[in-house]
Amino acid sequence: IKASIPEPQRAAWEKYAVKSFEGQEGFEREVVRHVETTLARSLFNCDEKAAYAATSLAFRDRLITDWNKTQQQHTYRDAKRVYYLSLEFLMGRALDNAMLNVGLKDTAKAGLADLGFRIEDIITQENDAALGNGGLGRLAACFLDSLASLDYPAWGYGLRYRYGIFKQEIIDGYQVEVPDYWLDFNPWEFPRHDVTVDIQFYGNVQKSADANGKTISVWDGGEVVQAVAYDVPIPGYATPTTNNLRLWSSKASGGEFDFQKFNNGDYESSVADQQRAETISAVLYPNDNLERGKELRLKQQYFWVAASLYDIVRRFKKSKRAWSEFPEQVAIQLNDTHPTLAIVELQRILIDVEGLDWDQAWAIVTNTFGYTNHTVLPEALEKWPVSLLQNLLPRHLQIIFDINLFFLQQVEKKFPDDRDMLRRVSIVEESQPKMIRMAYLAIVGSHKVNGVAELHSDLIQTTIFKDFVAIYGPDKFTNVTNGVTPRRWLHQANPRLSELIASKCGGNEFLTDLTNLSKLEQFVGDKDFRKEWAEIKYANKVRLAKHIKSTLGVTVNPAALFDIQVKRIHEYKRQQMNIFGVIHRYLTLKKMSPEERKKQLPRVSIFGGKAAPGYWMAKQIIHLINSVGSVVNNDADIGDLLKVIFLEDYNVSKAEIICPASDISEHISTAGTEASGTSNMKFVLNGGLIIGTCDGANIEITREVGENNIFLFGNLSEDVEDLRHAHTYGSHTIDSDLDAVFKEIEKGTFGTPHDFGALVAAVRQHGDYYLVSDDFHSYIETHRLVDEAYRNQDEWVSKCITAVARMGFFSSDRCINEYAESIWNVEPLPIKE
Ligand code: GPQ
Repeated sequence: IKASIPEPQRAAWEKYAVKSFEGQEGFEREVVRHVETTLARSLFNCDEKAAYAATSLAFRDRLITDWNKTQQQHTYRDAKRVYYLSLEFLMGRALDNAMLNVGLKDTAKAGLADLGFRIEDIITQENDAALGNGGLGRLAACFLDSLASLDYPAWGYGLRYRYGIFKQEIIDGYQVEVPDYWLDFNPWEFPRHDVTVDIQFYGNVQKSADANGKTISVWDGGEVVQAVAYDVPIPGYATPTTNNLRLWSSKASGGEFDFQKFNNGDYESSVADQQRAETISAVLYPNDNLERGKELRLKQQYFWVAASLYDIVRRFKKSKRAWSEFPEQVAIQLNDTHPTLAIVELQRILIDVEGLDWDQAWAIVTNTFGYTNHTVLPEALEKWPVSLLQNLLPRHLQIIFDINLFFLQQVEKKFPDDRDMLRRVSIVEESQPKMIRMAYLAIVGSHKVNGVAELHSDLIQTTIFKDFVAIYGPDKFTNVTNGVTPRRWLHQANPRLSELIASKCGGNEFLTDLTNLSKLEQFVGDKDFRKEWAEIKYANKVRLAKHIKSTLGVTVNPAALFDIQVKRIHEYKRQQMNIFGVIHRYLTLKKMSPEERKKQLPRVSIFGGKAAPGYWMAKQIIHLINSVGSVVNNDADIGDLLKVIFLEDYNVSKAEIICPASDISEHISTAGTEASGTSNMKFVLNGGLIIGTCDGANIEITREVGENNIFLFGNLSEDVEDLRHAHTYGSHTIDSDLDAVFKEIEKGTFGTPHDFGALVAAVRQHGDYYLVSDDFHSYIETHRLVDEAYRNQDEWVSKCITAVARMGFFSSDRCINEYAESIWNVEPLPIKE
């Protein structure tokens, strides 16, 4: 690396090389320097925002040093890299994470105190980087943390949205969306105005001949938009490895054409071009588990994929290796089907630009890509109209047709005379209008396809991708159960529990090897330990109670059982069943005599989550929760026995306060619909138990923690189809407790009954697709068991400790190691000092 600096200058560069600050004194000096110079403020008007800015800049400088070293060594040592392509990275805040990962949080705390600030007040100044919707985006963020912490050479590629997921306000019980302009001050990104890629859209394809007379396709005309790279350093925990997240931003490519317009006095149209180009990366689509087929979304996908591939190919070409070595140097993982066009784009680059034959190129492509599926819900499976692709990406559509042709020929050989098979698996759906099935394209263009929990991976192989298992054999399909990073979701979110665990498990090793948690199990019988454990849970509940008081003005009793369901609002996740259950509890309490009531266990039912702006039913659910809350919370008969809370604007930084504060959390999707879930893991890791269905990763959590330490209920996924069929074609009887809930809603107890008519009708009249009625009785019964178990606090705390001790499997480190071994074939590359 040093050899890249010419001999005469090398000594000077080495002499003046930047040294990272050390110790509290060094940190304070850097903070003051940034306040006085970078921020041009005096110490007399340094408010918390400025202190946050200066602290971040001090840590950023530190990260850059490690980041440069990491990137130089990765380039020099020329190892295989992983590229994680994701339209969403739900990163949350960076400062706290950076301080913990470089091991200097205590130093910063002392330094800030010396300068007159409390570290908590500084950390909370930061806007969340909320470039994602929910689990899929957060998974990508946990993966980046693990990749860096495990020293894998890896890059993330995404879009730099100007607006992340909207901020949610609740006004009169309804969700209102407010734009999230998060970039007013973002010290964590580095604009690389020198790293740009021109991206082409529209235009035409011409056949012509190359110098050797070979026919080639030339895609020209149309419009060009420029992609500009913004880099975000991703520090690993307790390692110098600092990987890169590259986010692309769109702008008009200021070619001659624009200048001409400008000079001709056509100023307005030149500005309009500018704005149209910038629109591409302007806003994150706010849908979770739903695809709506908008042209701008397709433009986002191609823009991001084409820029990323250009970058990846450019980097590969610097090594001067043969093309056949590409898959030995490059592994690209597709986070759902959103980046599937990358398969087509790489094939296009190899055949149209680099002049490889089809077969040689296709072997490279398929050995490079892996595809992760995150849902079986039909409404979430991406399909693009052929006409849209024809217009926007004419050359890509031709290549897709060719991929499909060769694929179907292969299928025909294996299944002669099975025309129905060809129709079923064709990448081109022969519908009106014709559609491209992106999941099928992703399967055909990848060497491995994985689901995200065992049940989900089984389901994709036996239902939506069954034919592909018959065609390719079972080895192409695999499972990698999701995980979460214990750094953010235990150490950062729950510092006291983390410290207690460290004191029992021989230090912080559990943060890099989570299976060390198993050492906790020997302390389950230790009374003092249980007491300390319970005190920490109580303190975390107090912290959440304070948040509830300050944001909603409602007082909740931290000694009550905290029952939490926070996640995107979706019918399949069944927040409606939860609120129906709360109403049932309310009615039961109302019927009791005051003496009887005194014997009941107080409960706080806490909800949180965003509804997609266009998802009307989800918005009805939010409205019902809030309406029930305003009745129950003001009912003098009930007092502390039941409170219903809807937390506004659930996001990553709020999850860090919420997850440590649950006694029980709800993961109650209709069996077979939740691919994995990841908050289930976060809640158990923080010493809360779960009430859940046999769905997603709940099943593996049960296997690990033991059936006695989880509350499972409800129908199994193998029975869902028959139950649905019975609703439509047989007689559908509604559970009597649920019926009483509906009657209460219809009486107007929670406001105009008409407002909630659709929620009731979905169960009573419209087939109850999500099986709320079928599962309601066992749901209520299981909640009764939860109450009963909670009364015996000694046993409850023992269950919680046992569960945490057995959660080692659910680290995203384990998950990333599985991807590295079974899909990417990459090795860690620790940075040398
Ligand atoms: N997931 Cl398809 C999302 O968050 N958004 C999506 O659009 C799709 C999936 C989730 C899925 O619902 C969860 O069960 C998973 O745990 C999560 O992806 C990560 O795999």
